[in-house]
Amino acid sequence: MEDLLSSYRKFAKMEGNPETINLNEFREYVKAEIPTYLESKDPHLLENTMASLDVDKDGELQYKEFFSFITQYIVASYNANNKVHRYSINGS
Ligand SMILES: [Ca+2]
Ligand SMILES: [Ca+2]
Repeated sequence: MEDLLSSYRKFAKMEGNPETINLNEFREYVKAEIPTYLESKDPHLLENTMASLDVDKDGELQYKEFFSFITQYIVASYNANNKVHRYSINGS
């Protein structure tokens, strides 16, 4: 949790408001921390993800909005890993 918080702060202060993450900062964060997220073929993935996270529609991600992304991402990875695990058990 400490690491998540310090990397949030690091990226939030790159541009504009040092307390919030804009689209450029979000892109830099994803590039640095979860590059596999960018392997999607959808060129608007980040924009769409950001729009769905930006609950108050102010164009920036406050820490609560940002951490809901991290939570969703962790849950999705966990589900994906569990599927792989189940398949490997079935396959043996
Ligand atoms: Ca910022
Ligand atoms: Ca917002």
